[in-house]
Amino acid sequence: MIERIKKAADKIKKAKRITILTGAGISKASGIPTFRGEDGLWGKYSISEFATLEAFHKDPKKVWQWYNYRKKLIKQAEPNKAHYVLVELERIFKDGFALITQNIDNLHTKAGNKSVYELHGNIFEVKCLICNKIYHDQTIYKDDQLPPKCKYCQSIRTRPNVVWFGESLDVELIKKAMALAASCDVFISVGTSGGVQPAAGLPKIAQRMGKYVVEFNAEYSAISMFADDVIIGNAEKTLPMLLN
Ligand code: BV8
Ligand code: ZN
Repeated sequence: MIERIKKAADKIKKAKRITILTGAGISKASGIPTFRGEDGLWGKYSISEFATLEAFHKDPKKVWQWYNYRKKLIKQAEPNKAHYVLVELERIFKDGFALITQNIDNLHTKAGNKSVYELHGNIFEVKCLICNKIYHDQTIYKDDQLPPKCKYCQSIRTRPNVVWFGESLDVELIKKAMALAASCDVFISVGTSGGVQPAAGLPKIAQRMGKYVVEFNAEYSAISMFADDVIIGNAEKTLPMLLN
């Protein structure tokens, strides 16, 4: 594995632009459960009950309670060594750096990354369905305060500003992410099973455009077939070796 990390480090040293895609695996060491695999969220909670617009319309309070529980977990979480490697890479590459995340846990921003494209939204943002305002809200609510009142129009028709299954991602955002995958020199995938589209299509674009693609993941994934090199291990251990 060491030689593969050395090769990846060499490719990064020679690169002018790097694009990174992260998934839940990068935050596992921060105590945030992933979605698939043992003790994954989708093993305990069903997507159709908690992570679709239909589920929300059926029982907004129940969906809000689930996000409020996850918000509590995430608010206590600190970035780990893998997050900080991406902060260092942004310091080195400056505007040649782009970080695309599927995560809604805000940990890349908390670690200090500036250029973060949050494909699936952010658990600390609330969107009001009446006045359409989106705002930051770190509050952990009591059950009887859910759904939270919009801070602008007091409506309780508010939702977490995340992308649910069956909902389209922001078109400009996914177009930008695809362009970043196609225009980089090196594409790095960290901690994603590649199970969710259209995010999981990004490494394929990079590979099709002849970019060097390297994957850091705890196990082989649906991304691995698009990677020139796959580095199996925990990212909080393997990513820091890139900077040695
Ligand atoms: C859409 C936010 C269409 C909410 C999430 C083909 C094309 C387009 C769409 C589809 C398609 N096929 C199917 C679809 C529909 C669907 C989809 O992909 N379904 C899957 C299940 C088959 N896609 C959608 O619905 C998307 N919408 O395309 O709409 C459309 C178009 C126009 C108009 C209308 C509609 C929307 C998808 C977004 C869903 N929202 N999250 C929330 O978080 O509550 S997705 C959710 O999964 C998270 O965002 C998560 O990030 C994402 C992917 O999961 P991963 O991050 O990869 O996490 P996972 O647990 O799976 O894997 C973790 C990995 O880390 C593992 O491999 C593990 O081994 C590794 N690991 C663990 N520890 C470590 C580690 N690695 C390194 N170090 C460690 N320590
Ligand atoms: Zn409002």
